[in-house]
Amino acid sequence: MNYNVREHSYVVGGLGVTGQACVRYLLRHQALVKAFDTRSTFALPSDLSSAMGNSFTSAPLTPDYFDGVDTLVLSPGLSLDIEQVQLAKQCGVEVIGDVELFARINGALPPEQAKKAVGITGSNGKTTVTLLVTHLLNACGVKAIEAGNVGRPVLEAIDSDADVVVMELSSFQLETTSSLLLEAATVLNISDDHLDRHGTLHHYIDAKHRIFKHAESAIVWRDGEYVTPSVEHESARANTVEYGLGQSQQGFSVQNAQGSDWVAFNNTLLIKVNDIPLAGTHNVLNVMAALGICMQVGVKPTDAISHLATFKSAPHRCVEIANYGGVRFIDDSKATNIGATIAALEGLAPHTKGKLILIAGGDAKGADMNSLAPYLSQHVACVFAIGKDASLFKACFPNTTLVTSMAEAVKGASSFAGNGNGDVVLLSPACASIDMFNNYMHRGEVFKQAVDALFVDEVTS
Ligand code: UMA
Ligand code: ADP
Repeated sequence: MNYNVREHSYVVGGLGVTGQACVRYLLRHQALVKAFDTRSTFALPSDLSSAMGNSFTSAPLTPDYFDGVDTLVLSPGLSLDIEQVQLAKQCGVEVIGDVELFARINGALPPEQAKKAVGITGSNGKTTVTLLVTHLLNACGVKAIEAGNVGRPVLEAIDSDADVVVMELSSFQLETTSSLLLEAATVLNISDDHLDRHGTLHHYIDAKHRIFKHAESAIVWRDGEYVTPSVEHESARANTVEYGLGQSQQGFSVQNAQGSDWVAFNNTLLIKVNDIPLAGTHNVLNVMAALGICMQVGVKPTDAISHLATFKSAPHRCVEIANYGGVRFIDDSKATNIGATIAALEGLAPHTKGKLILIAGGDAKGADMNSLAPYLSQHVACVFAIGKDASLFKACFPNTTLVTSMAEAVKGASSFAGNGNGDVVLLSPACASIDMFNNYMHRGEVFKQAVDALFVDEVTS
């Protein structure tokens, strides 16, 4: 494909980390670029402020703003429905995202310089699988770098010395992507998420499935709903590697041998399930998906598996942060949707000797909380609910106490817990954090501070 950024005139819409990376890349490659941000209080970082001068605006766009422009590179946090995008479209401007820009630039590079890419999407497990694939590839001698929704904008990966870019792709990034070539792609799982932006589950699924459009192969969870490429995605469908927790002679499966459950590939035993260093059944699936992706860039499961033990999982994902008077406090702040909270409840309940007490709530993003109700009834003694949509928990699970802060939730949950009888206080909110916190990391830190504060008060009183 022929694509030269110097032959185009760009507007970058939104200057979060993605927009900034796009502007920096385009300026470095002498492209024509101007940018806007919809936040009137937004201030440019100093390097961009001097480089861009008055080609940046946070004021409303004038009707002639897009004159002479052919491409709008829109940030993932901005909806395609905003008036600035409507104006661009009326002016005949093509609207793409940074991942599509990556695809075009990378596709035009000589083969020896172009990166290989693999793509990971799904409602939950994207970051875990992305980091795991990157770790396993590097450990096996394939230079790989993680990028995309995981935090590093994809254009920052293009100039790296990596051979493979392991992309975590959100539905927001995929809805503006159309020509991305991938050696392997996976939709890990689908549960209600981001419905406030996509409107319906089907629109959300359609965005996710764009990952298969130009994928050479698909890594598919055998028992998952909405995770298989459709007939229109021929290559991905024809080259599918399946995985799942049941027995199967093909692909990845769990097999009982020598008195233990093993992860196996085509009948070759790889690792005992109990030796996987990541808690919860969902992580067995994540490991299989990661091994499947590595295989598509030439790394055998039998080689990759020996490096699983050295993988460090990311924080705020089902991590025990304190054990206070026999009560375990677990931070799963990254559970920003119902699917993740269900995985945490199902993964932890079998290992909880006492009561499981849940702290949840925040911004439900339009999800139907009733689908969580059976899991709450089955596994949870009580819920302390915070945030904008706290009342949704009360409506579907009567043993819910509404509280106004994380400190109050932690205090209530700790008082409810017994001493020394193996109770668990789990922060797994099933909601986004932005109504009360800067992000999920901040929410997890505030949880830890509240637990520590209680512990210190107890010790010193
Ligand atoms: N915003 C405006 N006006 C603007 C620009 C941004 O109001 O002009 C707001 C957005 O509505 C949003 C916030 O600012 O609330 C950030 O938006 P952004 O598009 O500037 O985001 P970036 O800083 O570029 O970060 C994005 C991803 N964020 C989103 O998609 C919201 C990051 O994923 C990602 O790590 C980064 O690109 C690099 O690829 C974060 C995320 O929350 C972790 N993703 C969602 C999720 O995982 O559920 C999809
Ligand atoms: P994502 O990047 O998709 O948000 P993460 O790996 O950051 O995924 O995990 C987010 C949340 O989802 C955490 O609470 C984690 O425990 C849970 N989780 C991880 N993998 C899965 C999975 N395969 N199925 C369901 N939940 C999962």
